[in-house]
Amino acid sequence: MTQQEPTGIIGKAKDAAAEVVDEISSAVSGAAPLIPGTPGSGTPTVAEPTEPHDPLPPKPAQHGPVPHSPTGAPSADDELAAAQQGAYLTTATGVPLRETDHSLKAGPRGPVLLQDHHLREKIMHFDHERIPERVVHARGAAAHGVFRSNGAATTLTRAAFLADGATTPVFTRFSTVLGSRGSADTVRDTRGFAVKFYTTEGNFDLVGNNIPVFFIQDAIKFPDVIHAGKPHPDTEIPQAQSAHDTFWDFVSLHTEGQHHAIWNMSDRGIPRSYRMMEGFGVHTFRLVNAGGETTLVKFHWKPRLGVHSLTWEEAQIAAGVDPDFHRRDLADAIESGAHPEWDLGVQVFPDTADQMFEGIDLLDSTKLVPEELAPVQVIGTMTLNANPGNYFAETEQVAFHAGHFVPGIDATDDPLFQGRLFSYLDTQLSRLGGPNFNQIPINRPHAPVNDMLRDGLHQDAVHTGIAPYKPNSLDGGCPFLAGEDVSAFIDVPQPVEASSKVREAPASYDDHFSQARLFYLSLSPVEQAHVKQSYAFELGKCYEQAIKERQLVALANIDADLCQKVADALGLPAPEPTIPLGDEVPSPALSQIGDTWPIDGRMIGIVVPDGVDDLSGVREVRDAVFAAKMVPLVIASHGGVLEDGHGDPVAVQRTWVTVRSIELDAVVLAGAPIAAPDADPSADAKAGAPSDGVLDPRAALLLSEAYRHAKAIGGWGDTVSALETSGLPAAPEGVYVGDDAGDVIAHLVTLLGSHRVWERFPA
Ligand code: HDE
Repeated sequence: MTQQEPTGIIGKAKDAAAEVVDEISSAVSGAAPLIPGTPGSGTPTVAEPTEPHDPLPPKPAQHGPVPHSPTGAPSADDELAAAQQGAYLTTATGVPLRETDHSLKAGPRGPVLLQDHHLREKIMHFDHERIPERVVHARGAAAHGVFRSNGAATTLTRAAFLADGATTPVFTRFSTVLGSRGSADTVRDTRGFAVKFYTTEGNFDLVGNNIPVFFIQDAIKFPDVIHAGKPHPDTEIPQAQSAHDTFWDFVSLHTEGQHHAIWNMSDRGIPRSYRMMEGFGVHTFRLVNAGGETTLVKFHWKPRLGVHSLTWEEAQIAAGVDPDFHRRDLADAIESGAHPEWDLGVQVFPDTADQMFEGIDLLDSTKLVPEELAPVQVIGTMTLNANPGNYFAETEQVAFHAGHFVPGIDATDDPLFQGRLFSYLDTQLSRLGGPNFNQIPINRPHAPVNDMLRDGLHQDAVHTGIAPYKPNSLDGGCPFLAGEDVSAFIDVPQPVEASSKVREAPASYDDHFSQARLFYLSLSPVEQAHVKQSYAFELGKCYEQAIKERQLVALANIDADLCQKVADALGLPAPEPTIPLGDEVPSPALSQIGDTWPIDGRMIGIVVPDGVDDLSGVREVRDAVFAAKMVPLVIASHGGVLEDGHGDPVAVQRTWVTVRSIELDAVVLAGAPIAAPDADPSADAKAGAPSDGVLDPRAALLLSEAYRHAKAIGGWGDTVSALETSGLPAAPEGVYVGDDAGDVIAHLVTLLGSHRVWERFPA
């Protein structure tokens, strides 16, 4: 192609791209739902495409940052204005290129010429593709969405986005804390839950976690606790986990960390999905209403799907089999239309001089307030409805800051929070290369920006005027300070204790164990058993006896039975507590089982044996799964499609080589699959011993794992023999075999509502 041709061809290409979009949109909105996970918005051809056309658009479930100028003006640009343009490959300055596979050389065998500006530019840019990953929360996944306020907070705060009926775009990033960017999703860790609200009064960032308390009471210890949790500095082992000596050394010496640690050791440390996590602002915030009255609050995100976790074995298998388990779950759920939702709520406390509530210090971030004492009042709902169009531009470059407040929300004196107010600005300087990170598209406010900040690396704004100082007369006095008529940010004139400068904590920070005990006593027996197993695993991975012994003393201060069981597992004597154990009143709200929840986006494996001559039951189950807003994955001995000559071909999503139980929430069998030709350890190691031909050993593995992990199992036809051969007990709990596919799926839907078949865990 020559440079003279583009106009006509690009015109044609635009039509072609539009056709692709139309095709996909109708596929998504039409009758046949899609299995999520399609890599791009077009269907590739086997032959390399050669007809030039414009870049394909994003997938229907994706969008990028809503276009705004660097100074917050709504942009007339379409979202794709920031994406690639035109049909032809160009340099970074838009010069079309004919070649990109060969360096410019003196003859075909070289040498390469210094003159090759395209080579130099291409390699230079590639060499700089990475930016420093976040020092904590490096591994994350994000989504766009909307927050709808129900107005319940209008008496508490004048924040415009919490006015009745206000809707606000949001970008939410979930993360693990300890692991590097490439680490596995399902490690035992705290999860970040950070929400950027693009409000009409500027950005508000609620940068929280999935655990309501924190490890430390004062920000000055943050480098220490993170150094202890990160891999050992000599070997950089272990990655993304707390099961090692330095971590337990720290929390057994800084016992204020025990409360957070026991949450990590509970099922909360291994969520089933980001969609099924609670979120907490952790600190106490101060709200200010239109009349200037203040209230103290703690923020809570309540997932509509309930709080649900993996089992430890599932989490470990997933870390190897699918390290992207959580980010895939989030992206797939959104792509398949199961948009996750959370209610935002507040616990409300009077803003008293002592900032205490029922004896709990509201400025101590290692303490929670039981919901039974201060119920969570719902003030709005967040729906995540679109995936990012580009991971780096959005999820990696989003910059949260605990100090991004809007009028009506202010900080408290919590020393942990006060340190965060410094940290989040500092970190962006090294991560995003300068002070203008708020001008990166995903960070741009959706409100006018009229600051006097100037210049700096990566300045995208083209400021006008000559007097970026106040007061001035040369720019006509602009910008002006906001008067009474404009809702400006007002720092609450909170009185401070007149005292001396000290490096010490108040006496109310001394209690390190009562709430760890409260949490443990609030759990169901199954959840308590998991906590014991987690400590046994984590401390069992420590090398030093002294650290295990020291941590056992901390456990003795939480609960005698917990301490005894962990001590038994470690082969150590259980120590006596060093403090009297309190009579804590359990808080049922802290347990995550015992209710039923919606099942949107859950994954259902449908096993289809070779030679099934009537696939109508399979089609019925698949359609019922789609109709229940879940995702069916058909599992067979080979890829491609299954046909019975009666209806539409059934596409296969997994084979015995690619499937593993951990990606499924329930398994349905259309009979007992006999061993496939590759059911041999030389072809697929997880086949175990060579098969006797009766049941494919990978099916037996699938069923035994699904059973062990308390998942719903169902089937028809010859399913009973498959269950027997897999070693499942007779009349097992949560297993339903019927004659009719419809009946089977109805039973499974009911079982899935409780998340797991809890009866299978010995109490
Ligand atoms: Fe953070 N934290 N943090 N943190 N934090 C960061 O900021 C820090 C704390 C939290 O998805 C960093 O941009 C200090 C509590 C989340 O991008 C850094 C202290 C809570 C995220 C930082 C804390 C959090 C971060 C690293 C002790 C829950 C990820 C990269 C005072 C309420 C946000 C970055 C995202 C990220 C510092 C404590 C949550 C280094 C000094 C408590 C969810 O600035």
